[in-house]
Amino acid sequence: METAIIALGSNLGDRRSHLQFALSELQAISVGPVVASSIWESEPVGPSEHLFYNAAVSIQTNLSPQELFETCKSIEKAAGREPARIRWAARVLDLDIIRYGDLVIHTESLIIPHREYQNRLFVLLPVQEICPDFTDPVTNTPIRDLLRNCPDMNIQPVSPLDGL
Ligand code: PH2
Ligand code: MG
Ligand code: MG
Repeated sequence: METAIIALGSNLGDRRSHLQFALSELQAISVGPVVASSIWESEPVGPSEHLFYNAAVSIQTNLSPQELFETCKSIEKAAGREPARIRWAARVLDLDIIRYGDLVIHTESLIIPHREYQNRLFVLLPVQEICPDFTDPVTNTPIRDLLRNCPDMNIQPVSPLDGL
């Protein structure tokens, strides 16, 4: 069994319901305790125009990293996510695996830890809430130092995240 941390994002439609749906689905596949961060609202990084709701959830899983990745894709699809024609198009739900145990994976379909997560406050702040002892598995940098080095952005906590 491994602990996996998944970053949640939504900037289209009923953002709160999409995150609640994702949490419920992740609770259903987890084989142990699930911890959810608050919902944070953040300005979009990249070309999208709509503000995001972001959160992070940790689960306990017996799925392989590839199986977990495919499960995340099917949860995105079940939430109504359309295949994107444009990179970083607004999306109803985005689930990114930030961490899978201490594994470091670089395959064509899967990169863990998620690339760029260190530069994204909308990932680091929710992750810090659910995992204050988080360290980067490659450099062992503690999350407080990752936060110190991360570019600033507009982001604030909105409310707790509860499942549906
Ligand atoms: N996701 C992106 C691109 N930009 N910006 C914010 N604030 N939150 C996101 O989740 C996000 C983004 C690509 O997945
Ligand atoms: Mg993403
Ligand atoms: Mg993604």
